[in-house]
Amino acid sequence: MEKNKSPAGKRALITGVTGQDGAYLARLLLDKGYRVFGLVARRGSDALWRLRELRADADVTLLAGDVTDVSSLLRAIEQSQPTELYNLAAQSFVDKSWDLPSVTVQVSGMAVTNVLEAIRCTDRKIRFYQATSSEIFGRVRSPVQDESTPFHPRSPYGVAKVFAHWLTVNYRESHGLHASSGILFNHESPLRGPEFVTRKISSSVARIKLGLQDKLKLGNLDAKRDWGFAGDYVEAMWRMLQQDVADDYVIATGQNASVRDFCRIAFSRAGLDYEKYVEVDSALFRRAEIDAVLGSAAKAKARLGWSPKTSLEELVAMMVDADLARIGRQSSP
Ligand code: NDP
Ligand code: GDR
Repeated sequence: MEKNKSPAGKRALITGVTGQDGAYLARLLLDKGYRVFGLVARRGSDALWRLRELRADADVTLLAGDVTDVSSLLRAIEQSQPTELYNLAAQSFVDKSWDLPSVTVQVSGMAVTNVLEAIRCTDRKIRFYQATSSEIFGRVRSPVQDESTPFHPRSPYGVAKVFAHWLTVNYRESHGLHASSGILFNHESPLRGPEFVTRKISSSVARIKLGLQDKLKLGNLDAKRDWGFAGDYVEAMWRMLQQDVADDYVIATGQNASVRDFCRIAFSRAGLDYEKYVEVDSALFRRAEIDAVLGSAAKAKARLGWSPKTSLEELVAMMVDADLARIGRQSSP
């Protein structure tokens, strides 16, 4: 059988299914014929908007639960009988992790213990994906980061993800679980949360273009990120779990750009000059910044046959166009 083809009868449980990646992954797995279950803590008022945008809301079976509550995970596994479990749940906003360090460490780090223990105590054949992050590289030790680059996280979030990564490796090595850690660099989409810089920019461009906003206040314009498209990156998660042997993979585009570059491209998509609208607000600078990250996904390309399909320009255009349409609809009488 071809390695990246999935036979019918597969069942996936996704934690964090209401987030950006959860929605894209649910859509991908449904399209591959999976039965998809999602753990939902139901904190937000309209938790399902992303699944709705991708027309996946009706086909995902939602199970109540929280990754900090191991009994709810055991129940969700019993109810869904998954062959694959994707742990995407996290307090994922880096800036907030300085204000909520304990919550962040609990949800994005410690709770991975709950998920792995739930698998170990129920069905060790369940294949496990852990959403790790390029934030583990932090103050980078080499100009290009790959699976062998040492870690130096710069935020409570990054520290939590180092724990999550090593625990995943540990359950693979000590319990023989099929557990993989995806070290993903920033990935964005029209479904990105509004607090992240790319979506803050794309939605502001739309509001400025539509006459609903005058200025955009940002923090550090010189920070560089390796930005890809979330729709491409969930494909890599799935490919990791189709391998005979679990492993860890960096997923990145291999190109980076500054926040300023992102502004330039996004404003020009709407026919605007970013320099007329963007203002720097020192209050929005991070307590400890990551100046630049740049990933090499050479291992993923060689072993998973994965490479990104969407350029930065295409990603920005997708986000700006979606916000122009969305905000245009909302503001029309
Ligand atoms: P989002 O912030 O969009 O989604 C996070 C999800 O986790 C939401 O569904 C949220 O639910 C859920 N969640 C939060 N706390 C809990 C909890 N205690 N129990 C159960 N669910 C919970 O993140 P993304 O989709 O962007 O990212 C997915 C994962 O990948 C995260 O782990 C993130 O840290 C990681 N990652 C993301 C990258 C990116 O660039 N997007 C890059 C590298 C890693 P609710 O809506 O109710 O809060
Ligand atoms: P990041 O994403 O911290 O890389 O984490 P974010 O978009 O929040 O910041 C990227 C860079 O932009 C700079 N910046 C601003 N950021 C925000 N949010 N708001 C601003 O106004 C602003 N101005 C400048 C930041 O200083 C930073 O350098 C994302 C999350 O998805 C994590 O969960 C994930 O693990 C990493 O990507 C990889």
